[in-house]
Amino acid sequence: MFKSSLFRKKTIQALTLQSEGMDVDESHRLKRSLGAFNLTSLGVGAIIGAGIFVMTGQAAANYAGPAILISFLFAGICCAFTALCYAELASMLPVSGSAYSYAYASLGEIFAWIMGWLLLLEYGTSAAIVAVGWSGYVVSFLHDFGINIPDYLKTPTVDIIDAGKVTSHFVFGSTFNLPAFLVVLVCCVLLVIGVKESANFNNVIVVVKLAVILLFVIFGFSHIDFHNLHPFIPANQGGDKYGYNGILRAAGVIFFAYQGFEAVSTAAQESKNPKRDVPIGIIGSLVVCTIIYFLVAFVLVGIVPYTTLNVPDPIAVAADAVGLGWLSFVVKIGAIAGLSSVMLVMLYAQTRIFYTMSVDGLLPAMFAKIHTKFRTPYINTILVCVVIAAIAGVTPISILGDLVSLGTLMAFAIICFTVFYMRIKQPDMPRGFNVPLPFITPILGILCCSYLMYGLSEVFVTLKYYFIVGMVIYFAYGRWHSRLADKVVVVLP
Ligand code: ALA
Repeated sequence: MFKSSLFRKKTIQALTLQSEGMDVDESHRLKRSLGAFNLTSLGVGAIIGAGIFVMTGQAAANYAGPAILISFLFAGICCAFTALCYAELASMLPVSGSAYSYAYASLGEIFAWIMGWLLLLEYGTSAAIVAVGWSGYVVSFLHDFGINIPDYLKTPTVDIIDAGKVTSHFVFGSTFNLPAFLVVLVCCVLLVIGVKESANFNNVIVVVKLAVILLFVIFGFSHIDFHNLHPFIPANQGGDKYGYNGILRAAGVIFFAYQGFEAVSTAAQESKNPKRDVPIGIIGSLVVCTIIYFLVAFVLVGIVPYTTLNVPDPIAVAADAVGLGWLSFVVKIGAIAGLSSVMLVMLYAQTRIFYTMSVDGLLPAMFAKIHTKFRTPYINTILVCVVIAAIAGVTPISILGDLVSLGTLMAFAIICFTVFYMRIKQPDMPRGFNVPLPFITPILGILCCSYLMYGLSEVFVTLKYYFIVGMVIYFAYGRWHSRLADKVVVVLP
């Protein structure tokens, strides 16, 4: 009985009620205001951020060289398999909570909890990382105007990495990253005010960052020197420094750049026509971003030697290096805007996952409490944002980056497995979107994710401790308060 209660599942009927907001009273119901355009924009807003603006240059300089293009391609293919799987699940189960809800309906409660716990890394922790990247660009931008933020009010945005080793000396508590802390609190206010207002704000920012990136590609293109692309795969210098090992390691690092397309699925309950629009949003945003990334990476390693890109603002530095000072300035503005929208979407997604987990009883009820005027989960939003702001205040990017990528890859592999499993268990269930080659695509997704995880294997130990903390919380709280708990006889182990 104990074992069966771990795998208790939500019924499709319950999920459908939940997707219509019928399982909660008016005061807990979310507002449906998002269409296909807003959802695609939400995805692009979540995807293009610190990955391309901060990590690409460092991954090229430290790991892959010009072959960063292969890393982008590999990570992009891996995400494409997963995006197709997400789209199928989102079209079957259009509820808030994304991968967490899919796991609950298919694999059972314990997997749902694990997924929710991994998503906390993917969204919440990512938001902190992006806030730190944002702060770095803001500090650099202000510096251009002669305004210097004192050292004790900023954290190193990106640690200095040499030969794959972090060489900067960062001590927790020695500095407080005030800009990163404050920007998360501003996002908090926007999210509490309401999703519609936030979505409009997001659309404007997405346009700004796309325009800036296109300017970089167009003006940078004529400065490409093909000597910079040779050797395309630099010889391995030991460990992950260049060669094929370096390409794999870089793919794991820049995988962070692709994260975000799945955030679209967390908005299903606030979208007008989720079965149609959520798959469009997921696949559309990934396609747009993959094309953009490839172009940006090509121009970046084409206009300057890759060895010069180990800096916090590689795109701005590269533009400067070829005499495009004005473009460098514009890139900083685009990065600041772009990273803002990523933070907003990541925080939004995190609060909606907690909302759903709370409605299910796996988290305390206050996480599902909706504001009477704004109709948003305000207590949840405030709590999440304050914690994330604090993490952003004291943590540099490199400490959490690999952990986030590893946790996300694990979540992606579970998603692919879920599609495969559902095709066997529920072959006739209506699907608004069908994954092509339904028994091959998910397997390819699992294999790709596993291979990228292998490239990040040194972070497994940290993930193990994170996982243990999650299990303790589930067995101490969630398991006993689950809304499904009264439907089974729970026997103490
Ligand atoms: N893809 C997002 C970024 O690059 C998380 O910032």
